[in-house]
Amino acid sequence: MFKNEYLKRVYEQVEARNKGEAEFLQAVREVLESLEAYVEKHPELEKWGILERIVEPERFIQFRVAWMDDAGKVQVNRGYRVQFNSAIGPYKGGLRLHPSVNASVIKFLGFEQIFKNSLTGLPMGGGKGGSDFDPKGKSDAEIMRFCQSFMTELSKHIGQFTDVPAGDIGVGAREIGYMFGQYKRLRNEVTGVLTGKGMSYGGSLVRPEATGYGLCYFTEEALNCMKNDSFKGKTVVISGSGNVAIYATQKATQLGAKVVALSDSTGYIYDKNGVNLDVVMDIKLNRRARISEYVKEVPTAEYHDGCSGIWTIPCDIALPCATQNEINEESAKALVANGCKVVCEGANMPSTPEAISVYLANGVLYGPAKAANAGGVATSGLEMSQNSLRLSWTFEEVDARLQGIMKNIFHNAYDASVACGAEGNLMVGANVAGFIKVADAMLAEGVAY
Ligand code: NDP
Ligand code: 2IT
Repeated sequence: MFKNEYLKRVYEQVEARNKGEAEFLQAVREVLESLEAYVEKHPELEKWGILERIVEPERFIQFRVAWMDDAGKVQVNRGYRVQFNSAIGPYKGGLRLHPSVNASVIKFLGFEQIFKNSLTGLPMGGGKGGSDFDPKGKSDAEIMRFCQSFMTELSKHIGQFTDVPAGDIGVGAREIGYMFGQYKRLRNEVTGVLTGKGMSYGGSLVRPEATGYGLCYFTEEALNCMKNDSFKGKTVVISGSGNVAIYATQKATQLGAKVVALSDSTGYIYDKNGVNLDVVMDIKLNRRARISEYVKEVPTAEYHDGCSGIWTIPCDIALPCATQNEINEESAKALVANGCKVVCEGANMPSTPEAISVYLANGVLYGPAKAANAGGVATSGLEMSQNSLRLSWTFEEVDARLQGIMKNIFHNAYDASVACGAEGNLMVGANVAGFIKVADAMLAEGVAY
């Protein structure tokens, strides 16, 4: 419930304008609720209509993506790009290929991206895109034809100084490569229009690892500063087994933790000895197979069907790295009951509002997605910098910058939580700290009449 009348009015307008878009409304509500204390002290926000403007995308593009499958049949998918806010830099954000993609999902992701990108300290606005195309079971040639068709339309709306997409669920180096190739053919120019590129054509070292590594750097710093603790000796449960989950597993293990579970959309594995990441990488990155294959190679491990059971495994730290709303109230209660003290989010909006309430009521150290998973887009920002400089930094240099950025994000979120009278509530802190920079830029840039 909103106490502030301005916030209440803005939220009601968003509800009326975006009927039935549950994910988008969830993301907006959380940010607006976090802003209560700040908005009370800043009447200029209402005078200049900052909130009314920040909840409305600058541009929302929807387009047809027609492509031919291997059987010669024409398939039609729906493509999207939301260019949500460019106050502090060109639109920046990933592309998601998953059958669940719709306008609400794209808008929630684009809205979150505004504040996440602001938190990185780099000059990037918020955007997101994707399609309801399902990459599962498609041949490499089908993926290529889809990506080329998708880019044929998307290329009309993006550019290195306008909007720079990257990967997200279902989009990794392979898809970025096909899209980059098509953009170059269409425009006859070689620019850093996409990030997450391969190393041989303008990619950055550490970008593949960046979201998972960054999540662990953020978590380690939070543990250090808020609990005088660290990953060392901890039992960790990580959901998903894609880009973010794999590199979170790698870094958490390097930092001395034992990761005992991973999942995909079919089920989860529990390996009490600590998961063997080489086996997981072979299954997921080389074979693009199901996580259930793991138990064939590591017979001492268990496989269970279904996703939510993973949250009943006892752990000290949970890192959800699969998808939105994967932890509901019941799962959050199970985590707490089994001793989990830390939940930091690699996925975007993986916890329902009810789950977040459970964390906060039980003193769980909660690292919200837009702070904890910002390492991916931050390193994309570093890829853009290297492309502009026409240079490539070493692994050590990019990794050091990423660590610095993640530590800064934690401290900015923590300090903002204190300033708002909500010490240690990193959700409030991240929302406020991310918002202030964007709002200040919007105030400075004026309203077009
Ligand atoms: P990938 O496509 O590499 O992996 C996604 C993983 O999540 C897979 O294991 C997938 O299982 C699982 N998953 C996807 N959808 C669902 C679902 N509906 N239910 C259960 N499991 C699901 O994507 P990423 O690792 O890149 O992305 C994971 C999360 O991290 C997303 O929320 C994304 O937005 C977020 N993120 C990603 C960043 C990046 O740089 N890549 C940056 C910041 C956040 P399956 O294979 O069975 O579909
Ligand atoms: O959600 C995200 O931050 C991403 N998928 C990464 C976006 C990017 O531009 O690197």
